[in-house]
Amino acid sequence: MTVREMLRCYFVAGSQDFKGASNRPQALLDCLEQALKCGLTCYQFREKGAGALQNKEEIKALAQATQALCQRYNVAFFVDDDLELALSLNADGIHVGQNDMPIEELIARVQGRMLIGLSTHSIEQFRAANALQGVDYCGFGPIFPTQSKPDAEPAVGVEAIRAVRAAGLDKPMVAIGGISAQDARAIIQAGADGVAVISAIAQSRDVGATLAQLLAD
Ligand code: 3NM
Repeated sequence: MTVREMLRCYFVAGSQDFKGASNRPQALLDCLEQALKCGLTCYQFREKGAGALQNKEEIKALAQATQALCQRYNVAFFVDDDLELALSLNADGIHVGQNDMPIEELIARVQGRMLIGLSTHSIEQFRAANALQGVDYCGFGPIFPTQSKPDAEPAVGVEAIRAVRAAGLDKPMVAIGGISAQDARAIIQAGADGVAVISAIAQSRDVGATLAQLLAD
């Protein structure tokens, strides 16, 4: 599978994204397994923000359980912003934001051992990332306002995806932020390789139907 194919339907989540559940870690595992069964192409373990686990051992155990599910379905497993955890689990990849570990340092440490994803929030940031050979793909967003990340940048809109591609910037791109299942088609048509979501899957009452819509072309 190419990186572009891997990005097609990308679930980002940690236990904090299952606020209504009595057992949030288990709710994450149940939801992830449903999504994997229904054609998910990539998963990122992101235990972050209000309500996230704080204990390192608990975090590692949950990450490991999500990784084991991904392995069972032959789906790429990424870790958000925690190089030590990503290395200790031998993750398929690591994803970092603009304010996490400097990207050049990350590339120097892991290039060739795991895939590297970098969040970008403007055409200028995408252009800079596009020039970095060691970056395998860019996140781009938020496309729409999001409830899942309190410190998110302003929404860029679907047109910004078209503008990135019109500028000749062709790095693999996964769009993120406020994306619902029915938005996926327009986002892919605008030039993104895939869509990354938290709430569209984590809060779905019918994960199978949601995945079908996210994956429709
Ligand atoms: N990163 P939802 S937006 C984790 O813009 C994340 O880089 C973003 O959650 C970015 O699908 C975001 O529920 C939250 O809107 C996405």
